[in-house]
Amino acid sequence: MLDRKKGAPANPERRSLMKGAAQAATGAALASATAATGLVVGASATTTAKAAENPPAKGSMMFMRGHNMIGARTESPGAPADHEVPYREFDLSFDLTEHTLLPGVTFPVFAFNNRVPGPVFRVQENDWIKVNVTNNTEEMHTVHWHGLDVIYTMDGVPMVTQDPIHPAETFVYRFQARPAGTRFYHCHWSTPLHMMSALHGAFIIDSVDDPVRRRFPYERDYVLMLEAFDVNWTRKHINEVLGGMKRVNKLMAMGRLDPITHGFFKDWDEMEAAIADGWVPPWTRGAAEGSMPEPQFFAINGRSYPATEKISIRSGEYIRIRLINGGFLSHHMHLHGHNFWLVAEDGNPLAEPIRLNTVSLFPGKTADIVVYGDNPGFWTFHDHDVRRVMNNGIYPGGMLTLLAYEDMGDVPYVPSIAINE
Ligand SMILES: [Cu+2]
Repeated sequence: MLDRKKGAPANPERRSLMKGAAQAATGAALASATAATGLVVGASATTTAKAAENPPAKGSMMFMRGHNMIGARTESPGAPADHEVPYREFDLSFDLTEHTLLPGVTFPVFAFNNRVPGPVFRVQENDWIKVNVTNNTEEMHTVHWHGLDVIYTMDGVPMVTQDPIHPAETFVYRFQARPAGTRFYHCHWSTPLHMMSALHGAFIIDSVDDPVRRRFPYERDYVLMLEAFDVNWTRKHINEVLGGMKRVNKLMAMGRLDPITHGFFKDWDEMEAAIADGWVPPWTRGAAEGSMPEPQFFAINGRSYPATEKISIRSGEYIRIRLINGGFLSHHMHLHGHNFWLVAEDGNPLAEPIRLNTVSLFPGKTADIVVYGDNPGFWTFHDHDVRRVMNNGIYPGGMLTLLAYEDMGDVPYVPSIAINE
């Protein structure tokens, strides 16, 4: 994307970024993109007086320059301006809320728009998307658009493509929705805690000419976000983080935050120099609070069985189910009574669908399956790693739901609920 040969007099990097954006825009001219957006890295973040006194250099760690970002609206360069493309605009927020997986299992989570999982985006391929992301918590966050081919300034990786979004700051993500398929978004700051806590949601990009729909004419389409929660670890760490952030936010507002103490370095050399100087990296400290989450609860769309929502189907109907693994475990979803078609992986349609009854999803993976309603009944659909079909070690529970026919008439057996076998 960085085309240095063509160059630009003032700012080659900015210019080539703009070029990438303009190529992506259907019909947006390079010249107007450059002129109209006209951003310098960090310029739009300088809404506070203190920031203006310390104009940020290009690159990361602007947030360490002794200013807070309260009320700031941050635009990053690289994407077309409002008048250049017809944006579809969305608002998203980071919130601290309490979530109930099951009766009696409520725990604090960071969540998008106070929901678990976050809202489902449903857009058309090549739509221009603008998401105003506001941080309503005292902790930092970012949003990564997983599987979308966005401009790099919109990729949401802290310290790699942007500074983290601060308390009370709004960061504006702008990108074109492509390629079509089942994709998702999640927080990329302190990912094991934030993404796993509940900062994840589906991003579905429809296409006018979808090969899956052509071959399997379906009407109904379900999104199943597969989740794993260590509720104790999450509760403990959110409390610790929020305690620590109170101190950090105060120091930052006073311009007294020492980046090195907090483990932020401009580059590798600065980190090596600090270590040579006696700074002790956290992973070598005997007293480090490092610990691994070990989920006891597993869920589909924020609910553990028997609280999971059923999937409805009728005889003679095709349904599409979009599975998204938003956690760090692998899940192996098995459907009873049917062999389905695996039609897409990582959002991308397979050239030839594969007939399966169990589909594996590594961390970060999505899989789309199509089920044909040809075997009326009530059928379980669950992770075949049965340790994940448990609630805090008690079977059955967790990552299990039912495929339920709606046109069964007088059923010979009505499903009931067992919660401790
Ligand atoms: Cu976060």
